[in-house]
Amino acid sequence: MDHQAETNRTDLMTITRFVLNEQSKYPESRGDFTILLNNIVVGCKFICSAVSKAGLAKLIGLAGETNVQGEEQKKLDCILVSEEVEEAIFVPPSNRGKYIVVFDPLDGSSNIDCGVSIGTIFGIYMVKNEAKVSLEDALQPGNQMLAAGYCMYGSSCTLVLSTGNGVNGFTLDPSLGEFILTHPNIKIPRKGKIYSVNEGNANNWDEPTTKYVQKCKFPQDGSPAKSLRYIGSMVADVHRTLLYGGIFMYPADVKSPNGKLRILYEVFPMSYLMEQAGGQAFTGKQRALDLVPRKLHERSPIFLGSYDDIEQIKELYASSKADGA
Ligand code: FDP
Repeated sequence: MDHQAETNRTDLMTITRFVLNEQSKYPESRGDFTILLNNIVVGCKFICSAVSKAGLAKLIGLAGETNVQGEEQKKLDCILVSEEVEEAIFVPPSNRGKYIVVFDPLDGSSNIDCGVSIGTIFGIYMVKNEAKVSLEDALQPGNQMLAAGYCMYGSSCTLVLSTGNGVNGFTLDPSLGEFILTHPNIKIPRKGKIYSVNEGNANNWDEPTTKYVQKCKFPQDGSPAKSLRYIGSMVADVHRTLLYGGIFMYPADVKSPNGKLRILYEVFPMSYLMEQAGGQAFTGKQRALDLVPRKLHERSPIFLGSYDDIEQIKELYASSKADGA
């Protein structure tokens, strides 16, 4: 198909059309959720454009500041807020809607300088009581999420979204400026051949994690050893896990008993997507989405991916608990 013919196609499922189709399943809907999602999509397009121009615009490099987590911020990181600000941002009452958005505008930002894929992660909740909005509304368990997604800025710009009805992936067509449905109804393989973890921390891992990785490398059941893939950019590592299967983990270790990844805008949205795609997400103690966060920037260990692979790590934690380890 030549380029003109391609841009003339009317059967393309754009993300706008997709979200409107979803909305039409709820006749009582007033369209607020659709507008919110559309605004998030526009934000992702904006970041995508900024990320792709980073080198040209001499934006690459440290901004010279640290964010609220004590991490160095890259220049691109300063554009949006949330993961980067200590307090929740309350919209003025006159403009207030009924949704809460938790997001990490630019995750994996230590990878900007070398051109590795980075991404935006987001989750959406509904306020409990519109007349009395408080910080508590932002600290709901992940199982209350209405939608979650991420946008990956890589060789192409890919947006993966779930509104609680499965997982769909869209790719930005730069000539149309629109995200097109390219990965309908994503299902994670039941079992994977890849494990993904920062093995530099192995010395500090707990026993179940150590045993699990040992099993990945030296399986005793006749299955082939798993491959290790770790980019160190959560969106890219989770995207690969979702499409190819396997396990992504950022476990607790002696130095970081709560792991590294933030519950609200990293652990919850990715866990929600994994479950919606048929996988699982586990903290080492419980289903990740059942966590009840106590603070905005709280962290949790996380194991997420293919159903069977997560079953294995759950079994190892259960037997270590039974042994009193
Ligand atoms: P980054 O510090 O580059 O922003 O939570 C942030 C994160 O990246 C994740 O995207 C990534 O999975 C993880 O940290 C990588 O951490 P390690 O460098 O400790 O492996």
